[in-house]
Amino acid sequence: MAFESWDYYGLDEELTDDERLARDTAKQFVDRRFRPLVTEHFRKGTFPRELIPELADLGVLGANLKGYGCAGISNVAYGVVLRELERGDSGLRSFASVMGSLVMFPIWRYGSEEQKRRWLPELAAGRAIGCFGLTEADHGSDPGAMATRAVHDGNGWILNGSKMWITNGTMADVAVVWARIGDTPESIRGFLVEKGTKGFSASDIHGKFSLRASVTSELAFDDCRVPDANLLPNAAGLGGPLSCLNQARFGISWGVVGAAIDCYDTARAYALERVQFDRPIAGFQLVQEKLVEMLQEITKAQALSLRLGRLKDADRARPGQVSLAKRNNVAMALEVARSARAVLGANGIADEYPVIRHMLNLESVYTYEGTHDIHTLVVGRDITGLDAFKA
Ligand code: TGC
Ligand code: FAD
Repeated sequence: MAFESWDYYGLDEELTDDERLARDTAKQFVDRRFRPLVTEHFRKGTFPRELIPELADLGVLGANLKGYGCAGISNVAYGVVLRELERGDSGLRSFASVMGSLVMFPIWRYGSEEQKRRWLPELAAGRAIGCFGLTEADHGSDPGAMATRAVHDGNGWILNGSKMWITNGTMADVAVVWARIGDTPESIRGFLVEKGTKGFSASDIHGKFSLRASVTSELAFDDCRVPDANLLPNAAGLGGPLSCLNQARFGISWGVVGAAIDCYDTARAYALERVQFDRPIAGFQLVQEKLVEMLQEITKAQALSLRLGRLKDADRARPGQVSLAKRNNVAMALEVARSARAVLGANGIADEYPVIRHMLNLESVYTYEGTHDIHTLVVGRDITGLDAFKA
C-alpha cells in the first residue's frame, strides 16, 4: 500500500485545533476558488483581484496582528495559511505577505493611533490595498544606500526619487515608502503615500517570466508632498523596514513549502501514471530517488518552519534564524520544483501542470526579501561576529 501524503512524519499532527482550522479554511479557498483561475491569470499576467474580498473574509490579511480588525491568530496558524496559499501560487502568497507583513505590520508597529485606525481595518477587510517601497533600481540588496529623499517643508514632506520591483504597486491605495531625510543611519524614515497624491505615479513592469499572477511595479515621486501626519512616527533607521522584512521572510519560509508540496504531489501522481518501457516510471530507481529527495527536503523544511513558528509565538525568533529558514526553504522549494519538472518530462514545461509555474515563481522568491546569498551572509555574520557586508 503506497504512502500517499506528503506529510511523511505527521508533523501537522503537532498543530493545534485552531491552527488546523486555519489551514483547512485556506486550503478550501485555494482548491475551490483560486486553482480554477490561476493558469489563465498567469498567462495574462494579471492578479485575480476579484478574490480579494473572499480572502479578506477568511481573515487572511494581517492575520497574525491583534486589534484594528485583524484576526490575531498565532504565527504558526499564519504560517500554515501561507503554506496553503503558496500551494496555489507564490503570487497569491506574495499578495498576503505584502499586505500583512509589509504594509499592515509597519502601520501597526510604527504608526500613530490615527494611522492605525484609518488604515488597518480597511486593509484587513481588503477594501484598501497596500504596497511596500524599499528597493530602488540602483539599491536592492543594500537598501541602506537608498537615494529617495524627503525634505521637510512647512507642515509636510516633499518626496523625490523612485522605487523599483514593487509588488501591488499600481493596485495600491497606500504605499509604505522608505526615504532618507538626512545622511545618518537613523535618517531612513517611513511615509504613507496615498494613491492620487500629486507627484506620485506608479507603472507596471512588463515582460516578467516569473510571478506573472502578481502585479510588480515602479513607483515615482516627483516633488510629491505628503502631510506630517503621513510620517510613521515610531520608526527611525534601517531597522524599521528590516523588521518588516523579518515578518515577511518568516511567512515565505512557510509559503514555499506549499509550492514544493504541490510540485511533489504532481510529480508523484504523474510518475505513477506515466508508462515507459512497459512500467510506470515511478518504478524506476532514478525516479524514486528524485521523489524521495523531494519528500525528505520538504519534511526537513516543514520541521524547520514549525520550530521557527513556535519560537516566534514565544517571541524568541531571532533575525538570523528567520534568514536561515528563508534561505533553506526557498532553495529547497526551487530544487524540488526543478526535479519535479524533470520527472514530468516534456509535460513539465506545459502550464497544464502547475510545476513550471511554481518553478518560475520561485526564481523570484529566491531573489526577493533578501537574496539567497544575502541570507548566507546574515547568518555568517551571526555565527562569526564578522560582517561580510562592510569593508
Ligand atoms: P545593518 O547594520 O545590519 O542593520 C541596520 C539596523 O537594522 C537592524 N537590523 C534588523 N532589525 C530587524 N530585523 C532584521 N532582520 C534586521 N537586520 C538588521 C540592525 O540591528 C541595525 O539597527 P541599529 O539600531 O543598530 O541601527 O544594516 P546593513 O546596511 O549592513 O544591511 C544589512 C542587510 C544586507 C542584511 C540588509 O540590508 C538586508 O537585509 N538587505 C536585503 C534587502 C531586502 O531584503 N530587500 C527586500 C525588499 S522588500 C521585498 O523584496 C518584498 S517582496 C514582496 C513579496 O512577497 O511579493
Ligand atoms: P542586487 O542587489 O543587485 O544583487 C544582484 C546579485 O548580487 C545577487 O545575486 C546578490 O545576491 C548579489 N550580491 C549583492 N550584494 C552582495 C554581497 N554583499 N555579497 C555577495 N553577493 C551579493 N522590493 C520592495 O521593496 N518591495 C516589493 O514589494 C518587492 N517586490 C518584488 C517582487 C518581485 C517579483 C521581485 C523580483 C523583486 C521584488 N522586490 C521588492 C525587490 C527585491 O527585494 C530585490 O530584487 C532584492 O532585494 C535584490 O535586489 P536586486 O534585484 O537589486 O539585486
